Amino acid sequence: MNHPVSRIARRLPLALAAGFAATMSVAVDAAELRAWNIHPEGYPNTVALEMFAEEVAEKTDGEITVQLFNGGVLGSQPDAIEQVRLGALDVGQFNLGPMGTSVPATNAVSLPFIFKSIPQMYRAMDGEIGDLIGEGMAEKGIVALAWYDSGARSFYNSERPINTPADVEGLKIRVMNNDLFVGMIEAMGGNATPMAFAEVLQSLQTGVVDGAENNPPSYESTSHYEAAKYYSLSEHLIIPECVCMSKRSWDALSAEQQDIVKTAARNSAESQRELWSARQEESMAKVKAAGVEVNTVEDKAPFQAAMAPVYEQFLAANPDMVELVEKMQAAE
Ligand code: GTR
Repeated sequence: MNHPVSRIARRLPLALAAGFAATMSVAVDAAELRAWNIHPEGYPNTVALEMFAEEVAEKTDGEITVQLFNGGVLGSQPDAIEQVRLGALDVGQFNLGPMGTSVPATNAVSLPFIFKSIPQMYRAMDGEIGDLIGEGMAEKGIVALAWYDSGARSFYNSERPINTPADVEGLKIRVMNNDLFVGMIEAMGGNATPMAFAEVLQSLQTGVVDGAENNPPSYESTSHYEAAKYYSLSEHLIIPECVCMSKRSWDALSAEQQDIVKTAARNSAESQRELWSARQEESMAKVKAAGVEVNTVEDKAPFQAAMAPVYEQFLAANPDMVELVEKMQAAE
């Protein structure tokens, strides 16, 4: 019988294809990895993912291909994280912020002001701290292949510049899906609304929220700057992102294929970090030219002090994270 297993398998997520091949007792010799990405074409992360896809296809002689779905067309980030965990999606380029609900270890990087700078974040993520967080992710079904840069997140809103925590009081601020971020806004007297990324623009335009927070490239690429003209550089969150693979899909690869995929992801991360710095500058220039009022928060100490209850609550509820958080705080 001419049974085109590899052609059928090609159309399934790799994890399912592997299961299918196992029942048929035939090895999967070709697979297409479906990859979720929230960003549009031309965004640094998208360009870097294209490089990842190209390298994987080239080094496996087309055995493994990566099909990119950009712009979040496969669903919201919290949903996509679950799908990657289950193996319904093979790859996801995720921010670690919304991952905390299913992968507690990632919450360490979502604590406000936990990293002192972007270079410090790189060193931590490329070293022991990144390994520890990666282990926590693997336990929950996600393999962290490489870490992408996401800069620092700052507040923007349609009401006023933010210079002190008191300026946040009374503002309705959209946050990513994670109770930690709700606590962060409430600690300053604001009202937090967790919401999917795709819904933020309309919510800003209609006044459902007064503001949100993000890095310059996302503030710009989403056109949020057109609806919220005060951008206050508080840099309260430095949350890295990952090229993540479903553990199920990963386990279906041979050791050689795993090596190729991981190396390609790491190479793409190097490119992403370079593209990122260039885009940050371009985005800042673009929003300023469009009339956005940008202010630098000169004194971050009151914001950091306001976060004390967020840390206290988090550490009380997660005693197993105390050691990791202390390591991160002590990191150079
Ligand atoms: C971006 C990030 C996205 C998404 C988004 C958000 O900076 O790259 O993955 O998390 O922020 O605010 O939801």
